[in-house]
Amino acid sequence: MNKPPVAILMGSQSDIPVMQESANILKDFGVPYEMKVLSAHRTPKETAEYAENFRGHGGKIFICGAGVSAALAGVVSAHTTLPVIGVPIDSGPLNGMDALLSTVQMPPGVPVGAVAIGSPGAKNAGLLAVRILSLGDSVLAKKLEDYREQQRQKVLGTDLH
Ligand code: RP5
Repeated sequence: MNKPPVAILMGSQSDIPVMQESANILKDFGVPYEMKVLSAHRTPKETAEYAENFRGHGGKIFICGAGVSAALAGVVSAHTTLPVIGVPIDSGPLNGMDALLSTVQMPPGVPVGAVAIGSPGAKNAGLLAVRILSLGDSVLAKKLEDYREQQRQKVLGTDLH
C-alpha cells in the first residue's frame, strides 16, 4: 500500500498542461495522486507493468490522457480491473477527434470512461475520480456538495446589464 489512490498518466510530456487540470482538481479536494508520463506505444512494457501493479499497491483509479492514436487508457484498462477514465487530448492535426474516437471506441469487456476533449475533459476526469472515491468517503462527499453549491452561486451571481 504505497501508492496514492489516483494515478494520472499521460502519453507525452507535451500532455502535461492539459492533464494538470486533473491534478488541480485532486489538489483542491485533497486527494493524493501520482502523475507519470507513460506511453502505450513508446513504453508498452512499462505501461503494462504499471497498470498491473497499481491495485496491489493501494491504487484505485486511473486517469489517462493521450492524443492522436490514443491507446493509453485502453491499454491500461486491458491490464487492470480498476476504473479507467480516458482524456482525449487535442494535440494532433485533427484537434482531438482522433483521440476521442480512440478513447471512446473500446471493445466490449474492456471499459474506459471517456470524457470531453482537452482541458474541460481533464477537469471533469478529476471530478469523476473524486466522485468515485466519495462512494466510500463522507468527507469527500461533503466537499462535492460544497463544490456544487459554489458553482450554483457563481451562476446566480452573474448579473448582466
Ligand atoms: C501521443 O502523441 C501523446 O499523448 C501526445 O498527445 C501526442 C504527441 O506526443 P509528442 O510527439 O508531443 O511526444 O502519444
